[in-house]
Amino acid sequence: MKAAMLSQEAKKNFQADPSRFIEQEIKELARTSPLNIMPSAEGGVIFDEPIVRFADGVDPIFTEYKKVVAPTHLTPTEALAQAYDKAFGDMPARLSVISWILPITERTRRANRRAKHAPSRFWSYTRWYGERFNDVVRQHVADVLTEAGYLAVAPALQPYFKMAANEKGPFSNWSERHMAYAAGQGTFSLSDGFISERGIAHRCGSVVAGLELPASPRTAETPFSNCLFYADGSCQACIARCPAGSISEQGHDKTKCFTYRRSNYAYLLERYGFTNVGCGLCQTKVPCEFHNPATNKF
Ligand code: B12
Ligand code: SF4
Ligand code: SF4
Repeated sequence: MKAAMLSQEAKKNFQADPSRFIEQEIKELARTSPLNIMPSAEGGVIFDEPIVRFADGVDPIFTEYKKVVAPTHLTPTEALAQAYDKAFGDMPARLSVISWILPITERTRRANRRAKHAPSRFWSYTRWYGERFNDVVRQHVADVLTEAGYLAVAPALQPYFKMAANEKGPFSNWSERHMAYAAGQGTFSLSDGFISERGIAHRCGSVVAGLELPASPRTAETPFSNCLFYADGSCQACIARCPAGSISEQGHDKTKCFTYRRSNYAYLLERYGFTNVGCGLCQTKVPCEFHNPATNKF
């Protein structure tokens, strides 16, 4: 893996307080990386300050994900072992997952609130260029940890990262939101989006590290507590917001969502110059857009 070039002083700071060091590295990258800037004509940052939290890498919840997501979903130990081509038993006994939320800026959210059928330009850029920045964060965190002397991997960047589909629709073998849930970043919702303390309009990422970091508390009562529909039966704003009719009281139809997004490709290619630029209408102009509505009602 590529070196992150840690100075002697940085290495000392890492050893003194690894979790603080990692959090600061991620925040600093978001503040300074040119890849967290919208393409030149537009200007402005893509993401606000990240929220960084940690999960115990051998938390039993990761085994539960084999039922909740799919049997192919990797545990952190499996993800690390496969990356280093080692046996499961050769992995460190203590592992951590570093999870970050990249909140989408107000300007981008405002632009998407006006959208009715297809994503706004800023939202699309966030999907396209923002995910490139997310990959930079993934690689940087893995590099820093490797250079500090620990095994580390960003599973979403590995050749073994795979997408598949079952009767419920598309899924992967490393779900970033399930990592975020394990790290106490928030909960899932009626629309399927993950509601963090900065709301549902965000992107997220994670790295597995072969060292013990203090696990962040998971305070939500259920995996759906932050969503008003599950909290008290109210809201359902995302149902009306979805132009594809993908969301109902029964939840999110991923296949409908996926098909609708595809149907916009020609329009998006002509307008923005690329196709896979998301949608996210259900993540804007809704009460959970930029905060946790279950604790912050106004
Ligand atoms: C496949 C995929 C899709 C598919 C399927 C989405 C899905 N819900 O799984 C499609 C193409 C439809 C899609 C669409 C979008 N996506 Co997408 N997608 C992914 C991808 C690559 C994998 C997701 C995955 O593996 N899901 C696994 C399935 C099983 O998860 P799930 O069904 O949501 O989980 C449910 C169960 O676990 C259930 N549950 C039941 N019992 C229990 C018990 C426990 C203990 C727990 C924890 C959960 C649980 O709760 C969950 C919610 O219902 C991730 C990137 C990644 N590697 O994670 C991005 C990702 C999920 N997408 C993202 C985004 C932003 C979008 C879009 C907004 C498009 C855009 N960029 O504009 C839309 C939003 C659609 C929606 N309403 O959620 C973000 C999510 C941000 C957020 N706030 O949630 C991600 C994480 C990308 C990223 N790096 O940030 N996406
Ligand atoms: S819009 Fe309302 S019902 Fe839909 S996910 Fe957000 S809080 Fe839940
Ligand atoms: S559920 Fe899918 S199609 Fe519907 S608004 Fe959300 S991202 Fe768009």
